Amino acid sequence: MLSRILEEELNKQVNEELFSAYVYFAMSAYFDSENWKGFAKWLRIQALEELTHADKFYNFIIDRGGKVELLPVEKPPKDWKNALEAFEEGLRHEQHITQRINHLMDIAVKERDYATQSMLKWFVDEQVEEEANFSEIVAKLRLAEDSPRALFYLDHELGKRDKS
Ligand code: OFO
Repeated sequence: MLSRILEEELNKQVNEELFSAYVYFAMSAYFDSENWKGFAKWLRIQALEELTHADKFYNFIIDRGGKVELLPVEKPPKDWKNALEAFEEGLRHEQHITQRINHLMDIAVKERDYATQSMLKWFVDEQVEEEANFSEIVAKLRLAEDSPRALFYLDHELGKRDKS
């Protein structure tokens, strides 16, 4: 059985993951409208991956006898100056999610809720990958600066992503 505080915080995390999906869908739509199809595809896949994260928390709450309460999802931004600005925002967002996961883990440890700690371990590892993915793209975009040739190449490379 989940404690009241963990039930509340895990429900908040379902919302955070849905918002992550919203942010990446919004970025994907922005890139589609600018004809950067590769960036758009990468972010669309990322958005779908975020839905699976929300689903993991959702299922866990139910499996532990808690009640899922869906909260309103905030409206995401819709425009960015360029690819670098969008991916920098993505990186900041992932750093925020890492802090959220650490916060959840702190509570689970304090409450000696081992099942929640075990479930969160997957997210601790996942966040290392999430931050690394965005950091790598941000670093490449900084190198590309305003070179259209480099940006076309990067767009083409990211367009090869076919799974989360
Ligand atoms: Fe991007 O890892 Fe979930 O939110």
